[in-house]
Amino acid sequence: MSTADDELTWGRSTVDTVCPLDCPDTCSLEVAVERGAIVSIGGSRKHAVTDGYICGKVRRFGERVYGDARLTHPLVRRGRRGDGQFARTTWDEALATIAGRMVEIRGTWGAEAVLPFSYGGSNGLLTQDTVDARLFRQFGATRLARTVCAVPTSTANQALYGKMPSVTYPDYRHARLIVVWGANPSSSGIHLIPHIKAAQEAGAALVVIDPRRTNLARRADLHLALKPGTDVVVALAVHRYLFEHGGADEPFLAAHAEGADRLRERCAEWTLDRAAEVAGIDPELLENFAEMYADISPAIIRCGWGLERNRNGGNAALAVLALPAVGGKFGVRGGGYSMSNTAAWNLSPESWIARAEPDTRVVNMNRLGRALLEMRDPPIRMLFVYNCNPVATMPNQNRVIEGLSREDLFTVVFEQVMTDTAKFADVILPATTFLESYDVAQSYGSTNLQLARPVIEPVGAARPNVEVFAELAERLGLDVGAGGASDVEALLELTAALPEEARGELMDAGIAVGVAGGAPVQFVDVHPRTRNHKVRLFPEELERESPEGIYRYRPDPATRDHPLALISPSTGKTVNSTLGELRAHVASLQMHPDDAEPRGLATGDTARVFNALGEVHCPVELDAGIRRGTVGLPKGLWRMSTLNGATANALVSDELTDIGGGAVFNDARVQVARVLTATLERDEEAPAAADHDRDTPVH
Ligand SMILES: Nc1nc2c(c(=O)[nH]1)N[C@H]1C(S)=C(S)[C@@H](COP(=O)(O)OP(=O)(O)OC[C@H]3O[C@@H](n4cnc5c(=O)[nH]c(N)nc54)[C@H](O)[C@@H]3O)O[C@H]1N2
Ligand SMILES: Nc1nc2c(c(=O)[nH]1)N[C@H]1C(S)=C(S)[C@@H](COP(=O)(O)OP(=O)(O)OC[C@H]3O[C@@H](n4cnc5c(=O)[nH]c(N)nc54)[C@H](O)[C@@H]3O)O[C@H]1N2
Ligand code: SF4
Ligand SMILES: [Mo]
Repeated sequence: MSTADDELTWGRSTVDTVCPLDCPDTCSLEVAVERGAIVSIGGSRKHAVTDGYICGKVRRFGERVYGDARLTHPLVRRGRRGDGQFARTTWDEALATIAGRMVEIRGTWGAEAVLPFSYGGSNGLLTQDTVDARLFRQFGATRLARTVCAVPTSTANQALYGKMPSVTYPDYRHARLIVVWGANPSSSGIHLIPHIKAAQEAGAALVVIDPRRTNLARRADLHLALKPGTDVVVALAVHRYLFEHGGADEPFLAAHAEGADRLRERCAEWTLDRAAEVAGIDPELLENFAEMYADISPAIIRCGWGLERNRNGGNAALAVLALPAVGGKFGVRGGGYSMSNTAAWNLSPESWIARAEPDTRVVNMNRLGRALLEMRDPPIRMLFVYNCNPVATMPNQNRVIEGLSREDLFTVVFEQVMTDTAKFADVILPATTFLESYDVAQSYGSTNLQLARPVIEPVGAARPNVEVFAELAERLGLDVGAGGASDVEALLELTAALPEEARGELMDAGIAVGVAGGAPVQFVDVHPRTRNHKVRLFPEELERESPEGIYRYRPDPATRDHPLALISPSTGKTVNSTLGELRAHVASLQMHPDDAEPRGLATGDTARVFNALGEVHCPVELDAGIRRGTVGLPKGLWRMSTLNGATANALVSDELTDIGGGAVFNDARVQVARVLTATLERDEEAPAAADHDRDTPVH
């Protein structure tokens, strides 16, 4: 792999690149490099949305690149599984060992005894579904359903609209009504905030639908602090209101939609009063919202991912995303909806994987623990983890850990840092970061593609995914083509599969902005990509998949023993669990004072948060900004960030969402009790309350 030339490596220079991390903003970056080392990371103006500033997480990314947790050499296990005792080895030996075990396992148990386990990693297009997919497909490994995120929302978006590209940040300024539904851009996509503020300054109304009073909720005209998991009934009540009070755009529905009558039937039972009761909100506020949505245009709904992570998540996404069609909100700038824009370029990894998918069994990644502990014929004998930190991020943490602790499981972890998962590995392989190799970042908040360039040489012996999978494939005698020779080869192969104009812009300017100058107006510049280009308001295939049928509500699973709903939203400290190594301080449980009082809890007290699956010990932080009956723990914590080494996922079951087999991270039910302990070490500069909400952008 080559990086910049000598001058660039040794003088002080600024390199243009992109942040490909799993964040909708996909910032264009300027990275200052001196004597071959990163000096600073900041935002550039190449991508208009970035506007010269980035989040605090990536400004600190150099601390990860050069930090103590960084993996610089291949390692083999020395101590007991999970102890984190390793000895250094060479790439040659590490890959020979892995290839040897794969062949042996295939011989004894069959190739399906190998389970590759990956999610987005740095989220670039090169680091997954390229050479890795070619290798594991040809080997005949068990396949993985990558369901941990966005499957319910994207299934709904696909069914209704064929994933039509959606509204991008700059067009929020044109809205008169903005509905932020189950999203918290103050931490999860900070570049949307200035556009919302500008719209508000120009007179737009803001509605936030979230069990917590987020920063945006504080600025909102209306905040519906609903119970987690009740979005579907709130949205259905608004549909009913639209149909009953002349707010439904009948000519639009007649011309551009099908299934409106079926949706109308299904929402009929959801009067405002009934929905408000189920959602635990004031019926008058719900009525206000329905009136606003009926009356104000252009109206935009920012649909987030917080609402999909519960038993009703797929139906919630369907009901919410159907609103702009029923309300007739399309066809104007600043109207419609925003959901993931990953489909904007219509790229299919299949075109560059170019190897048929075998018909092997499929494991739903949300059930990793079950797969490791219960799967037979054959059992999983090798787990190959890359681009993912399942101990921190997958449901039912205790089962995942139990599975990884199996003596007869051989685990490979290909990682940048010594994660909680890497500690369970038999062999660890060191990976480059996005600052050390080429990649292509595809934005899901905007429509652009950007080129990630190596800014520094790989740290230690770290190597990019494509090279490592290609070398492993060679040892296994599998043909993965030329694309694995280096990240440059892989880049050329991938870009060759891109539409011609994208390839040109990407290679010349480092950015291809995408459809309609990156600001598509729905039903003007872009249209549903369904079979007949109509909105499918009653997708029959989902009606069959969803247990009670679509647009139905599955009731609250709270019990007397576990009455509180636990949610675990993103924070400004980590991206998923990435960068979690830099937040050693103990995280806290966010709890309403009215829930804390009867339990004898005050801020700073240690609590035991528990249910039948596990328990988490951590301090509590009283906060009237979370609704009564709901408690919150940060998403993406590492085990060291609580007092007992368990995180929110120890309390999250591996039950699946109604549609798409998604995870139910925001649907745990728990009890909380006071624990008497010694004083805790707290992070001085980062008060716990700030954990739960806001990032710190620099302008
Ligand atoms: N800083 C940072 N940025 C990130 C990430 C990160 O971890 N950190 N993760 C990235 C990824 S992978 C994703 S998928 C996105 C996610 O980004 P978002 O869509 O913003 O998702 P979350 O932060 O999980 O939750 C958003 C909000 O949903 C609320 N919520 C929880 N349950 C419910 C519910 O049942 N109904 C409703 N209406 N609201 C609910 C939470 O209180 C929270 O405020 O962010 C991306 N950006
Ligand atoms: N409790 C709770 N848990 C959640 C969620 C929640 O809301 N609540 N949200 C879920 C969501 S939205 C998501 S998307 C998942 C994400 O879960 P994960 O996919 O586990 O995401 P990360 O924690 O970011 O882990 C990615 C890992 O890949 C590594 N990596 C990055 N780039 C590369 C590379 O080029 N090569 C290799 N080999 N490794 C690389 C990083 O170092 C990092 O450790 O988490 C889910 N977990
Ligand atoms: S805001 Fe998002 S895209 Fe921008 S630098 Fe931070 S993590 Fe990366
Ligand atoms: Mo995600």
